Amino acid sequence: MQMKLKLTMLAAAAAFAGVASAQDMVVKIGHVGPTSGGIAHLGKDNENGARLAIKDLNAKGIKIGGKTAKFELMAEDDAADPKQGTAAAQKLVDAKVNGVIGHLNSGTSIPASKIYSDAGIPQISPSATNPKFTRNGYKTTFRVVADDVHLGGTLGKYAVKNLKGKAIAVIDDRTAYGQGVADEFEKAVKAAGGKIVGREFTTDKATDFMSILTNVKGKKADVVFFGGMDAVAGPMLKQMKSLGINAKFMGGDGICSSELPKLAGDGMADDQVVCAEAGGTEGEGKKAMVAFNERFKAEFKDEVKVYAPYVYDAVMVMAAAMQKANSADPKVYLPVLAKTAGYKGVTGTIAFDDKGDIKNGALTLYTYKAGKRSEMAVVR
Ligand code: ABU
Repeated sequence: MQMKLKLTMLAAAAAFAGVASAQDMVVKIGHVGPTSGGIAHLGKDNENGARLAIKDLNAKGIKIGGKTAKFELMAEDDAADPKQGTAAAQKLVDAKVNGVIGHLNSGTSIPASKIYSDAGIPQISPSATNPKFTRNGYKTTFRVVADDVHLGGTLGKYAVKNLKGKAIAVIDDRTAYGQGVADEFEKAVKAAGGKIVGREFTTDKATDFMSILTNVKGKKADVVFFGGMDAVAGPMLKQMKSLGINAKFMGGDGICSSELPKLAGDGMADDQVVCAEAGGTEGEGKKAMVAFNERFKAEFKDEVKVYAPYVYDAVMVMAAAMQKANSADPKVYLPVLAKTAGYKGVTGTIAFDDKGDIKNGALTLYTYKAGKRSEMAVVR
C-alpha cells in the first residue's frame, strides 16, 4: 500500500516537472523558421505559436496508444536560407521527430519538403505560399494557408478594380515567395485590363532602393506592388516617401504584419498600404482568432505578427491526426492527417485537398491606420 502511494507520488512529481514516466510516450514535433536575420521577428512569432500549442496539448494529457503523450518541441533556425533550411530538416529527420511544422519561407520549405518526404515525416507549413510547395507529389507535404495564386490573383484584381490603378509598378525580392507572388499579381493585373509600367528587382537583404524607386517614379506609378517581406517593405516605404512617391503600396502576406508600421516609421501614410494575409476568419469564427491573439499577447507580451495562429493550428491538426490514428508513428498517422476535414481551429475550419493544400482557404485584406492593421474584407 505504502509502495503504491510512493509510486503515485513519484508519477505526480514527474508529471509536474514535465518529465516522461513509464506510462508516457514522448512525441517530438520539429519546428523550423528564421529566428535569426532580417525576419527573425516573424520566425519567433511562428515558434511561439508552436510553443503555445505544445503547452496546451500537454495540459490536456492526450492519450495515444494507451499512453499519455508528452509533446516536445525541437525548434530550429533556418535564417530563411535554403541551405540552412535543408540542414535543419536533416537534423530533425536524424532526431526522428514525429512531425514537422514549417518552414516559414517558401524558399526553405520547398527544398526541405523532399528531405521530409524521403524520410516519410509529415510536414505542415503554416506560411509558405508558393504553389510549388504542394505540387511535387509528396504525400507528406501540407499547408494550412492559401497560396500565391490566390494571393497575387486577388490583389492584382483589387489594384485595378478597387484602387483604380492606372500605372502599376511591380518590385520583387527574387525569392521563391517574392517572385512567385509578384508574377501572379502581374498576371491578374493584366487579366483585369490594368497596365504594368515597370518591373524592378531587389533582394531579401537589400536596404537601399533609391535606384529602383527612381525608375518607378519616372514611370509615374500610382500603385507599387512589392513581392517580399515586411523587413524590406518598411525601409522601401520610407525611401518612397523621401522621393515623394505617393503611390498606394501593395503586397502579400509577407508584408502584412503587425510589425510593418514599426519598420516603415513615418514612411507609411494611413490607408496607403493594402496587403493580404493568406487566411482569415469570418462571422462566429472570428471569436476564436481574437481570443487566440489576446492569449498570445498575455503569454508572450507581444502581438501576433502574422502566422502564429496558423502554426498553432498546424500543430493541433497534426496532434489530432495522431490521436485519431492512436499512433504517433508517421507511417500510421500520415494517412489520417491527409484525410483531415472539418477541423475547427483558431484560424477557421481546416480540411486538406489531395495535394495537401487547405480547401477553400480565405484571404484577409488589410490596410493600416494610425500604425495598426485594419481589416477591410475576408475573401475566398
Ligand atoms: N508567404 C509569405 C512568407 C513566406 C513565404 O512563402 O516565403
